[in-house]
Amino acid sequence: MIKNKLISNAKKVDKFLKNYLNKQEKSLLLYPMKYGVLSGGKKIRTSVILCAGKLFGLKEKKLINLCAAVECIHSYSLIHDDLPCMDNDTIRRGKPSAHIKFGEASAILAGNSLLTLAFEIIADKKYLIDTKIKSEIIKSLAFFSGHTGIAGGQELDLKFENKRKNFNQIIEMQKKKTGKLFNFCLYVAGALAKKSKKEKSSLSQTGEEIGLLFQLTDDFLDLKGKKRLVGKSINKDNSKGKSTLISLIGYKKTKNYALNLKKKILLKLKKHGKKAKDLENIVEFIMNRNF
Ligand code: GRG
Repeated sequence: MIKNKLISNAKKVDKFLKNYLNKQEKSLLLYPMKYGVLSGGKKIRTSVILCAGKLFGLKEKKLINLCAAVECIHSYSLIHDDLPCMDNDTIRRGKPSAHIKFGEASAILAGNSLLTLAFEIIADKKYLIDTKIKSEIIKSLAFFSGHTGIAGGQELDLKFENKRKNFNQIIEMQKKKTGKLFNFCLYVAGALAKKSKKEKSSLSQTGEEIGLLFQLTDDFLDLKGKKRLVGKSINKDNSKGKSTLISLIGYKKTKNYALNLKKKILLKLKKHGKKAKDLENIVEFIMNRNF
């Protein structure tokens, strides 16, 4: 059931992105950009935003630009993550990585262009939301994407290779690398719903924990997943000497940590009652996913 929902949400954001990209001024980079953002992927961050919107009765029309922007940033991060100077991966979403298909320079530039497109999509004058909220959202998305967010987390991930890092250092790196974009997905619903600073900060925290859970299950899939299902190379963390919770405390203890984290997240969502049902289902999906 949840898989069908994910697929239908992915179709919605893909349709928006296809339309948006087709209306852009023509350029050589449009093709690798489309390849990066439209060629599959679960688009789980889109579903998280749409379900977070349900907590406050927000309409999809008010959320779809944000979903598209987040998917652009996520796809840029994957394109760059696959580069030889980063994680050096040749397969992504079951297809050749962008730099294999288009060359390194085009992949870097297409990634850069997706990052900037994200902000263009939110700033678009046709996206009718309160101007003050729009600038708050743009600022927070920039904060979560740059050196204080996913790019900073990626730097730590690379610097931590083949080093013995402690529990808190690993959690901090994973929360930045993967958690910050999920943080935004919940925070943004609170911002659009004009919630208090305290409520937005609580949403941020829950979002970041969902992101951490997502990263932990990504690490489980690297160890025990099937390449055919995950669509990318597996067993890489160990061979690259990545600092993960699994490398520090082992698979079983990490699984227990993830289970407790999931319980903690679900408990927090409880206060939203029935409105949180879809988001709770996503959290369960994240915990048990095989792709
Ligand atoms: C600034 C040069 C430069 C590079 C930045 C930001 C960055 C590179 C990398 C981000 C780090 C990263 C790739 C984290 C991993 C997050 C993760 C678990 C990705 C897989 O996400 P899924 O499973 O992918 O949602 P699909 O294919 O479903 O979209």
